[in-house]
This record gives sequence, C-alpha cells and structure tokens, in this order.
Amino acid sequence: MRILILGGTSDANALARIIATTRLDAIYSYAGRTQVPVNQPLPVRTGGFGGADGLAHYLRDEGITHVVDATHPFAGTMSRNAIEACAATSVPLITLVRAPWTQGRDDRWITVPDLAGAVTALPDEAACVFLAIGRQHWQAFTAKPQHRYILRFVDEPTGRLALPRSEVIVARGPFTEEGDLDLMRSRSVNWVVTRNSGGSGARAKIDAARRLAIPVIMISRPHMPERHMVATVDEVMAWLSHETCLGA
Ligand code: 3Y8
Ligand code: NAP
Repeated sequence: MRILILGGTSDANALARIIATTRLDAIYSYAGRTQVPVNQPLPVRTGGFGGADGLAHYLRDEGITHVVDATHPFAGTMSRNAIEACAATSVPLITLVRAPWTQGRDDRWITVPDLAGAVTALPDEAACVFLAIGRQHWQAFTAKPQHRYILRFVDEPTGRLALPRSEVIVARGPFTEEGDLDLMRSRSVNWVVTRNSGGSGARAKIDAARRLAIPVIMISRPHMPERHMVATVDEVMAWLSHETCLGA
C-alpha cells in the first residue's frame, strides 16, 4: 500500500501525525501556496500535478495505491481532479471533509452562494469589513471601495492592494476567539466575510462576531460530485486498515 495525502489543512496534519506512527508508506502533498508550510512527519511533495491527467500520471508513476483527499472544502478543483484521476486509474479515493459550521441562535449570518454574492451582500454605506478569506480572492471586493477592509494573509502581501482603505494582518491560524475579538474590537469591525470552512482553525472569527453581535456574510461551499466522504481521521484510518486487510 502506498498512500497519497492531498493536504494543506489541520485535518490533513492530524492524519499525517497518526500515519507517521504506523508502518504505512505515505506521502503528503502541498500545493505550494505558502512560503513556509508546516513541517510534516511524512515525506512531502509540493506543487500542482498538472491537472487531472497529471495527477493520474503521478499515481501510476509513483505506484500510489490509495488517495486521501484531505484538502480544504473550498479546494474544489483539486478535489474534482482527484475524483477524475482516481476513476481513470482505479485507485481507491477517500475524502476527509469536516462538517460545515451551522448557524446558532445568536448568530447573525447572511448566507451567500459564492464570492460575488458576498460582495453584493455588503451594505452600500461605508463599513469596516473583516475580509477573512485570504490572499487569492480579495480582488472581487474592489467593487465596493467605500469600505475599510481588514484582511488576513498567511504571507506578506507583494505590493499595495487595490483597496484604497485596507490593512493586511499577516498571520497563520489556527486562530483563537480572544485573539479575533481583540482584532475586531481594536479596529471597530462591523462586518465579517468568511467561507464556511468548518473545523476549529478558522471559526474564531464567527464566535467573536456572535459575541459582538456583528453580521457575518457566510460563503457556502462549492457543490461537489458524489464521492466516499468521512468526517474524522479515525474513519480514514479504519478505511486504510480495511483496505490493508483486503491486501491492497
Ligand atoms: C498552504 C499550510 C495547521 C493548518 C492550518 C484549516 C485551518 C489555519 C483557517 C482567517 C481564515 C483561509 C486560508 C485558512 C485557514 C488553517 C490551516 C487554514 C483561512 C495553510 C497552509 C496553506 C494554506 C493555503 C491558504 C490559502 C487561503 C487559505 C488562509 C501551511 C496555512 C483564508 C481559508 O496566500 C495564499 O495563497 C493562501 C491561500 C488557500 C485561501 C485563499 O484563497 O487565500 N489557506 N493555508 C497549503 C498548500 O500549499 O497546499 O502553510 O502550513 C493551512 C491552514 N489554513 O493546523 O497548521 O485547516 O482550515 N487558510 C478560509 O478558511 O477561507 C484563514 O484568516 O480567519
Ligand atoms: P484548488 O483551487 O482546489 O486547486 C488549484 C490547483 O492547485 C489544483 O488543480 C492543483 O494543481 C493545485 N493543488 C491544490 N491543492 C493541492 C495539493 N494539496 N497538492 C498539490 N497540488 C494542489 O486549491 P486551493 O483552494 O488553492 O488550495 C490550495 C491548498 O491550500 C490545498 O492544499 C488546500 O487544502 C489548502 N487550503 C485551501 C483553503 C481554501 O480556502 N481554498 C483553505 C485552507 C487550506 P494542478 O491542477 O496543477 O494539479
């Protein structure tokens, strides 16, 4: 058995730590989005595969017998490529997806289907918006330059952002509720924009928003094709153990 873990999340990291305590042969894959990703207790490969075809070639060339897609719920392209490549090569695939956050009684959420919906949902009158969606997609918000934006990136931005009133905070999660409360209070944030990432590493801002009674624009996850999905690392380990018994 040789396992490819498509990683880049706290769940993938937890899985890697457990697999590293076994005799399983596994390799951890990063896209290479960040400058200094967290070290892994497994061999690591970094960078794209070259689409679904490239991934299929990688699976064959590297003798991968099982794929665990533990990427982020919004890493839709990677997950769709994994489905296609595993089907093309008959390599078994399991996907580790944490449950989405659900709105609580005191949450003031405005749920939108995508990034464009999030821009539309922002008010016209000037506000202070905590735009906690990272570095890849903030440009959509140049459509509403009247707001003051507080952004959070993993790495230093290269050059000034085309958002006239913006501040970039450089920090990598997991984040804490107290930390995000301080951030939002100190900047008088009165709107939050987030993806429905699920998990514990990114939920601090929605708990802080609840305590501050601030509206949260919640971007829903992309729809994904049917696949074998589990929500916990233990279920992935049980699947791998079952597959091992089958002599895979
Ligand atoms: C490169 C690996 C761990 C895992 C850390 C999780 C938790 C903290 C919360 C906010 C939201 C955001 C962002 C976020 C979180 C965890 C987890 C998670 C959100 C690292 C990592 C990689 C990435 C890529 C990065 C994206 C960006 C998204 C920042 C490592 C730290 C906003 C997602 O600069 C860039 O290009 C960054 C790109 C994809 C989304 C975007 O569009 O900008 N994650 N994040 C992975 C790779 O190369 O394959 O550097 O160690 C992993 C983590 N990010 O325990 O150490 O598991 O979700 N990541 C979002 O939720 O919207 C931050 O600020 O509140
Ligand atoms: P994406 O848009 O779904 O993928 C775009 C391309 O990036 C893929 O087609 C693939 O390139 C490459 N890629 C993505 N993840 C990869 C991986 N783990 N290993 C090797 N190549 C990968 O991906 P994304 O949303 O930018 O996410 C990139 C990474 O950041 C993933 O590891 C993901 O788990 C992590 N992450 C993302 C988010 C988020 O909000 N999207 C949040 C936290 C962590 P090729 O087509 O060339 O193979």
